[in-house]
Amino acid sequence: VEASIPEAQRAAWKKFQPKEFATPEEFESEVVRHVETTLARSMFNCDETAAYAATSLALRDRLIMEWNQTQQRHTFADNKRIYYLSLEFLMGRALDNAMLNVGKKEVAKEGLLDLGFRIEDIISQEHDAALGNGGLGRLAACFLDSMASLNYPAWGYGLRYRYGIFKQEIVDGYQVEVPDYWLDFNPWEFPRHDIVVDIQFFGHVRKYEDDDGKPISVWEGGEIVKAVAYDVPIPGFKTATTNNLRLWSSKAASGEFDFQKFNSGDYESAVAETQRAETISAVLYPNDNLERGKELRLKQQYFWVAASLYDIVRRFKKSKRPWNEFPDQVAIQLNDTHPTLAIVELQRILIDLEKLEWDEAWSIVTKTFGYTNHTVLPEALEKWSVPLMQNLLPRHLLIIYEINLYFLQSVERKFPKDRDLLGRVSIIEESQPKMVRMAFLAIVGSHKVNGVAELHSDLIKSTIFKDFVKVFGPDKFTNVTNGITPRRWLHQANPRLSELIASKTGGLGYLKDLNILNELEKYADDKEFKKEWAEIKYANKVRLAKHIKETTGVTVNPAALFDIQVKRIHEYKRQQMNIFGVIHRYLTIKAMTPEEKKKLAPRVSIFGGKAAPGYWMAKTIIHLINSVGAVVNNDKDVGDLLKVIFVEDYNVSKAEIIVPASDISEHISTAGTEASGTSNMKFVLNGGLIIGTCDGANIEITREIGESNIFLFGNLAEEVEDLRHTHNYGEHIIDPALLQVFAEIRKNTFGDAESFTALVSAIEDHGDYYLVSDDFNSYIQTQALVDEAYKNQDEWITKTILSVARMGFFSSDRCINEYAESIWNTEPLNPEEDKSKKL
Ligand code: NBG
Repeated sequence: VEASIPEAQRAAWKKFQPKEFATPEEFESEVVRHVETTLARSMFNCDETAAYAATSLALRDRLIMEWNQTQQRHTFADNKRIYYLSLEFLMGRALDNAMLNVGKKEVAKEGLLDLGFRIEDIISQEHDAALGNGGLGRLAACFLDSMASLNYPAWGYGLRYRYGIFKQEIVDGYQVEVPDYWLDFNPWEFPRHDIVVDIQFFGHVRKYEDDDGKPISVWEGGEIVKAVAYDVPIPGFKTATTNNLRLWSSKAASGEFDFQKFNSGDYESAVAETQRAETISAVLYPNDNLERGKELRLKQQYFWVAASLYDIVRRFKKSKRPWNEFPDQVAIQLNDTHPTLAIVELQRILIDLEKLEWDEAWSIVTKTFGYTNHTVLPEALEKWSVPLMQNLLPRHLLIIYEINLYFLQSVERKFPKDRDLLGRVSIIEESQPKMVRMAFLAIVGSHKVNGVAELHSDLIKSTIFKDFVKVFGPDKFTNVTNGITPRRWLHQANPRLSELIASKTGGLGYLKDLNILNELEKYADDKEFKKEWAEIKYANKVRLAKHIKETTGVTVNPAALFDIQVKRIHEYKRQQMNIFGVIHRYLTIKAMTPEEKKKLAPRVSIFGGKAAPGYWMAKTIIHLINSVGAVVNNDKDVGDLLKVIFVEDYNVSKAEIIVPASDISEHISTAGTEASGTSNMKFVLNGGLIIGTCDGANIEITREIGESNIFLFGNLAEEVEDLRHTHNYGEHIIDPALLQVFAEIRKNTFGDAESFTALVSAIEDHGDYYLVSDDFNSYIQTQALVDEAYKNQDEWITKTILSVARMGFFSSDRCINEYAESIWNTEPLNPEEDKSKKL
């Protein structure tokens, strides 16, 4: 059916196009209209929740207009589009970001005041969109912001989980998980009930030959689940571009079948089927850097990938171009291996449905995909059991076997008779049961593979993917160091600092070209500037201290050194080393004379982060932190010299309060384990220094900001293997200061020592895999250097200014431009048109 309005009637449409609000009054009228009509409330029952709802709806109306125009422009231009496939998008709150990006915050602020509300109170009503675990999901969110801000025609594709990452509560020092039902009211999504895709599972493959004797495979039977699209507008910063994030929600395919069951009185099983279908998009798996091989997870992956590819292919087919132009029109980036089935699904569409020859199809597929690896940790590398896949996706398994066959044949041709090599690179692992190695499939099916920081990209080439470098040559592998969006992580989280920077660098232009920060170098010794700089840091610490008081009841001194480690709790990230260091500090203070105490800089050790619900060791670390806090915070001998805080339920909106308040933050993973880290970049960008290991992006941060502005310690990545070997087969000597800490724990100083046995014996008895003991001495020595450096506030502030000035490289804009140039081969669309929008 032709949906387009005939020319003759279009004048009426044009006349009644919704207008954007330019003044506070226009904004107010929109808010009042939404309160009274959309929400069916009035001035007599409009609380902050309702005011938030109406404000968001008013903003959303405007975003959707820009979204529509952007999509029309992109369709008309018909350029290559980028599709970013990610099982996680850790977006956080949308309102403040939307207001800032479209430049309406001031108007909204005034309008809201007129109506009786403070804008901060309204902003804080919003529930975080927490569809991710940690760095990987937040990176995807930063990328969406950059792609829109840089005018790339780009779509994100993900799952619309009904439950995001769980909410963490701390009860008696232990983590308790509470479900995060976040969709009660979500004004930022548009259900597209007309965009529904049928997704098939199970069934069998029927093979026959067509009239020309060509073998045909048909995937038949099984069951169908519906994927419904929900669209989330992604406004760029001060551009005309509003891109789209499409999230799929699962729904039962209600049809004759259900009705038959229903009519025959089998109501229960009809309902059960509906629920089973809806389970697919119900919940985000709460593991960071860990894969567990659950069938429902594989269902999620295929459901999301199949719906997204259907959509992408449909859009391409509208252009009526020949198939060989597909890779010129479409770039698909795989965020980790979670969407790897997309490679197989596209091959299936091309050979089974579009009837292309295998080779032609495969050449299209490999030109289309790029794969980003985010970890070398073995427990995080995805593998799926062959029997599981056989049952759920029988046609895909056959295609995987065929891909593998042709791939291994090509390896055999290149390296004849190297059978070990064939076994090592095979996509199928010959184990019991056999497993599909998803990373290998992703490498074979993509034209580029990238790591996320220099060290990490080197490591994947020399360790887990070494054989593939031999097979494909080194050029297939590249590095794109991660980045963060300065819009959220500076302008939004730290408005006063942003304003100060703008006042010295000629406006907000630096948020579009972060290298402009360089101009701050000339203020590194400017007295007035430094005073303001320090005042802003202090105010941010006061804001965090207030949050800590409200949520934990503990009073912390904002003049103390704030030492922060917030991230997912994981043994490789070594929060255990941090808390052992805190215990060491506590013992040191207890042994000090009053004179010595006077010389020590007071410190607040702040922790935050979630443990995966099934990760018992991580939960034990949280328990130890809280137990140490309970003792230290109430010890009169210690007073302000040391406080230990665990911030409950660390998430994106809490990060926006925590990150600007650090003096020092900890990024202390065992060298070679943290692929990049991104909060390290956020902390430095907000005028905090780092204590860290030579790992991930810490190395490049050091190169950019200078060695004298960072506190590095510990063993290097190349030393790790040997140290582990010595622990297991040689003499394993444990650091004496650490032994003293263990002795104190054993005295039940922090409650029943038995609760912490596993933490201690991982080091003493089980080989200390993460090298806590090896790095402990260097860690506490370096912490002492931090104490000393902090005493000289004047120098400290200079260091932080210089660091911020040199952080331009870590903008996710730089990162996206690198992807576009070296992997996607795309360019921004109409970069001129946003020049009209004043910064
Ligand atoms: C994480 C790494 C981080 C990195 C983010 C984003 C996974 C599998 N990897 O170091 O642990 O910063 O990815 O690249 O979650």
